[in-house]
Amino acid sequence: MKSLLLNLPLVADVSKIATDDYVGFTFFVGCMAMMAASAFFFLSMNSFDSKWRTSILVSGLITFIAAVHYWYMRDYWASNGESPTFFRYVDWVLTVPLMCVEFYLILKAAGAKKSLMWRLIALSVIMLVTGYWGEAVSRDQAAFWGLVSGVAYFVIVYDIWFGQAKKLAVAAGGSVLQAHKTLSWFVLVGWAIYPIGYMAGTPGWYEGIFGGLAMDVIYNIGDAVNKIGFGLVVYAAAVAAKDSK
Ligand SMILES: *C/C=C(C)/C=C/C=C(C)/C=C/C1=C(C)CCCC1(C)C
Repeated sequence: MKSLLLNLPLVADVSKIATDDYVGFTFFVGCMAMMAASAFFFLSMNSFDSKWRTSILVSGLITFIAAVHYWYMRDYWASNGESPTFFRYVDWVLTVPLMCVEFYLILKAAGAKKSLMWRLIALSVIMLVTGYWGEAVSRDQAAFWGLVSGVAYFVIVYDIWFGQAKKLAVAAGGSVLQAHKTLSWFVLVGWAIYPIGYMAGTPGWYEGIFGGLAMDVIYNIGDAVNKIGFGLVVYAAAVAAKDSK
């Protein structure tokens, strides 16, 4: 329908999603879930004291940044039927460092130094830039770049599980230690979803093993689990800290 005066569509075209388009569906649902989670974190943050408020604000920023990217990715997929690799990695390169900030904020009271935060951020950027290189630029060398990215990932896992971050968490004890433990499991198990997506999406490589399960579906599940789950762990820690007062 056109408006008479402006000759513009009155209603913006809504992209179609076919019933068997699992990628399109998970982009759509992912977008909604990220929006809802952001509203939840932003609206609840003021009921906590300042030590936890920033952490919950960061949880909300992570899901909000993802919601905006999912909005674009959903549209990109619906219009082009292609993986929105660029938006995907821009999203990750903003949100994953914020998750590293989250680790730092939780451990700050236990004496965490900024250098710990910057180290984790640098490692996460190396992990993502090399992953992008293998996925978008140097497709023929996807296995090599995936490996480099995987090494950076393992260093992050090591730091969080056994390095300085772990020592600080043990020293802090209580709800901080509990939150650190759960977040460490997210990094070990939840983040491991992504290399699986990467392998499933690399032609002629492990593609077959995953039975044609689309890379984007795997990434979308990973994002929902990790971004919303991570935020809820921080939220639960803040609630536990309040209750124990
Ligand atoms: C919210 C987004 C998150 C938590 C994204 C995390 C992404 C990763 C942990 C990606 C890791 C990768 C590897 C370990 C190897 C293959 C390339 C990547 C980038 C998919």
